[in-house]
Amino acid sequence: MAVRVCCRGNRVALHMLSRSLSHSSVSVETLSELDSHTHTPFSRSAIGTFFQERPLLTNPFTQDALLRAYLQRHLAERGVQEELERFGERVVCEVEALGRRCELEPPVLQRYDPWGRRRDRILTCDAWAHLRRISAHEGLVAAAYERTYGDWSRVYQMSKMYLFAPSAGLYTCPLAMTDGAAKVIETLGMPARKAFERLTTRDDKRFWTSGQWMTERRGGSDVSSGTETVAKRQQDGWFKLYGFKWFTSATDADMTLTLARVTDENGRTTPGSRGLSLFLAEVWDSDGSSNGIEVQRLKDKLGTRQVPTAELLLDGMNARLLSEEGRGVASIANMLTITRIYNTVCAVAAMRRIVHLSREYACKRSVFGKLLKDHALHVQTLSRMEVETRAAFLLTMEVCRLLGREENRSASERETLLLRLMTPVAKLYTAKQAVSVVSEGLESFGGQGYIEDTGLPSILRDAQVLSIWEGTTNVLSLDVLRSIAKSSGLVLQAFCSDVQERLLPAESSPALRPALTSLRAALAALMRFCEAAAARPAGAMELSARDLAYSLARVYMGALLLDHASWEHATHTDVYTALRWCDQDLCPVVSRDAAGCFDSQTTAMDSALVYDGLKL
Ligand code: UCC
Repeated sequence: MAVRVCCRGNRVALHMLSRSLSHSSVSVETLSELDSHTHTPFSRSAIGTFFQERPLLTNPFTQDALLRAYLQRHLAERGVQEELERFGERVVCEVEALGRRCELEPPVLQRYDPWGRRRDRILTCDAWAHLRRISAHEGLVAAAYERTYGDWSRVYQMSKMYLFAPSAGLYTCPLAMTDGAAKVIETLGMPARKAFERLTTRDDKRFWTSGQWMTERRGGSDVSSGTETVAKRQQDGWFKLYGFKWFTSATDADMTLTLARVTDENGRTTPGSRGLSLFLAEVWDSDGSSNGIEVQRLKDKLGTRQVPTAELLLDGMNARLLSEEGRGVASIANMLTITRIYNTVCAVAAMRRIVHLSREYACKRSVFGKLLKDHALHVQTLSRMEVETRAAFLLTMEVCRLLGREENRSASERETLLLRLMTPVAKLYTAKQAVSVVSEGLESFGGQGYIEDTGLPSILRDAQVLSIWEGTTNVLSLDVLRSIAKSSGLVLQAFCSDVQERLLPAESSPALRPALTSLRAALAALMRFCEAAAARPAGAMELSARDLAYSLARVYMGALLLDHASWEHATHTDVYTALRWCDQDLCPVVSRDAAGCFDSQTTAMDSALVYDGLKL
């Protein structure tokens, strides 16, 4: 009864307050005095300006113990840490606000000019253009091709990208494709030198971004049979492309790489992968009109709303052949390697960002009488997120290191094989980790994690795409099988010997022994599985593809964590991370195999379960 009276009292007070305010006749001081006399608990002055402290974003470089230690160990060159610290400050002070504006001011499609003429324009906000300039100046693509740090140039470049990504409003998407296009051109022996120079310049007036238009109406996975676009040869040796690109990211690009089927003199094309060739096209003509492109519509997406993703009709787009005829898929595979590595970097960066914000918040938010940071259960949850993030970080940086060595022509045969195997493994595994860690991170803010204008939900929305674009988890698992088949198993031998070598330094550390024992057992079981699987029918191998990829990821991450924990300046935290990582099932492909998950009758049972109750 007393409570009800009190509430009614409050309502009256609030009503009086709003009436007073609407007549603008009561000064703030007078209200405060009134409240202090009456002790009205929910009056304006009593609730204050804020309900809760917000988590602050501080320099992502100085806050990142593992990144700094990793660079201290491997890239202790003069100025690298100082440069990244400077850039980290720029991310906080400048990039963060631009990225947020890109989320709040998404691209719009303008179809007609004021006089009714069809003139497709995708309008992006100023902040998007500003991010483009920053990207050029900072050499976010260029750094990879300048090769200032030799074998470590990719590690340097991707460290910068990792700091940039979580604040950059998905500008990493055009950068990924730009870098991928530069890589393709370089690998093909510079057939488009001018374009290459523009893609890799630091001069923002000359800087070009590139698209990667692969996905057509039949979908983006089965590129070889789904690509309908045709290329008609012109007398001058150029081609006109006709087709429908269903999901094209960052359509404000200056140029694009795309696949099409060259028609013969009778208009026929070759089906399948052998019929696909790679083309380069500039998106805009010199007069500013589009190069035979109609924008059908912008995509309405769950996340990545900052990116102008569209459906495009190519209606006679002028393009030049870049690859040998019929070598389109093999040629664009180099671009896929780069964009998949970007995907991996962005996944780890999203994890790191949410972990930073979560731990910052835990130092401010008080519940049940104490700060979140003093609740052991809460800290355990954050610690598990941290272990995932550290494992993902080391795998990502290792793939970048391998790429850098390959590009600097110093990779051994084993490293080249490992790069091929671990690129899809890293992409598929970190993408899933990102969704899970970011989702957990949102939960650590309670209801605030679900509130749009905190900016937190967009981190989860944007993470969700990571397991989809550049190949879904299953498509990439099949790519792992492709790499094994194509190398006749050599990628697995490279994997095994690399892991074994990395584990040697851990032998001298008693603290690491439990992790070392688990990891060696997992590696042995994994290799036994792979040897036995070689004798199985192809279907059984396919069924185990996802679990095999997960096992490769977990074992390799474990080896990298042990390696890092055996370093001379390793900390207790590094040792603890390795132990925690290795206390999970490191080799799910073996445990699932033992449970019969890949048996032939299991497929029928899976099917019966999935379609149970479905009425056709
Ligand atoms: O376009 C998209 C959205 C763009 C957004 C980009 C933003 C990224 C931002 C990230 C950071 C934020 S999404 C597009 C999604 N689609 C895909 O990723 C394609 C997925 N599908 C595949 O990966 C397929 O498995 C295909 C297309 C590669 C399979 O085609 P085929 O024709 O069946 O493949 P084959 O016959 O096995 O291989 C053809 C050739 C072979 O070379 P050769 O002829 O010399 O033997 C293969 O070895 O291609 C080679 N190859 C590869 N080489 C195939 N895959 C690879 C690879 N991964 N690495 C090297």
